[in-house]
Amino acid sequence: MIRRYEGNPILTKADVPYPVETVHNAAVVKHEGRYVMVFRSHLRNGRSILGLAESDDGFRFRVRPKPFLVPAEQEPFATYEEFGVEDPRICRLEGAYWITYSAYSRHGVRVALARTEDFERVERIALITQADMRNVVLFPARFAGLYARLDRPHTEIAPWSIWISWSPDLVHWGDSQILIRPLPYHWDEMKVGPGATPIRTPDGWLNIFHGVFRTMDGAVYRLGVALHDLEDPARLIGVADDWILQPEDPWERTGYVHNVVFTCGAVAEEEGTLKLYWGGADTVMCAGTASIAELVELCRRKPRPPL
Ligand code: M1P
Repeated sequence: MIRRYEGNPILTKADVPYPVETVHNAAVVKHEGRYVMVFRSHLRNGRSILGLAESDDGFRFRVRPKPFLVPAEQEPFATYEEFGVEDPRICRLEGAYWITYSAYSRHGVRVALARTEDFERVERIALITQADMRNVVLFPARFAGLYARLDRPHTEIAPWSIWISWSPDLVHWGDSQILIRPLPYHWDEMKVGPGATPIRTPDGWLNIFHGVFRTMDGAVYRLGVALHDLEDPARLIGVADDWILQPEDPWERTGYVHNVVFTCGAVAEEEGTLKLYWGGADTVMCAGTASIAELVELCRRKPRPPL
């Protein structure tokens, strides 16, 4: 259902004017008519930083000369970002861009929240999870006064499932509830995790997530789609049974981690399409387009049990 851009991969380490080994798992938003991409890169010590690239058409990006966000030196963030910052998501909410990203350290993985208005200055706000959480995406709206997010515990004990949590201020979160669980003997039977910031459609919130299947040759990361109620995103309208994207191009099948397509962002366009962005094999960035109505229809027409 995703039409790959013929110029894929759209961004690689060769486009980055400072030494990095990968360019992947990027969030993309449209800011003042231009596309802004915040991407993850591995350094040669294996730890990650975030860079920034800009584009007029959403496909041809130019990388800024310096990284956008590197592990913090100030507490309380420094302790928890010691091993790197990864997998950003961006949500436009109440006049600002809110960036959630994974903060890695010897104490595990947490999610941090940062804020920018212009992508020139970025301010860290808070660590918004305890250890062993990843893949936090904010909804770009409030529900009965509360902010909502999708998140994913990162532990061998709980199944790697998608949950929803609520907050009065974007910093303190609770009232968590499980929404989508990996399904046995299904393309997502090992893990699911939130991907792109949910997209508002007339029929509900479109949630593009990743699912993982463990094979004898390692894990395969694919993308799927779910539809949440507009007024109450804890209510699922449908989780599509079929995946919408799997690793097929050579740069999705081979790289830093083989057989991975992993999204952290999509941009809805006025004509009813979306531009979807994904990391290929944890090494390069790729893009494609899809009809929003077709993705919504897939959630309705061919659902699988969420739990
Ligand atoms: O290597 C594939 C992905 O593995 C992890 O994703 P998740 O914990 O959601 O399964 C992350 O390390 C992610 O960055 C990476 O792309």
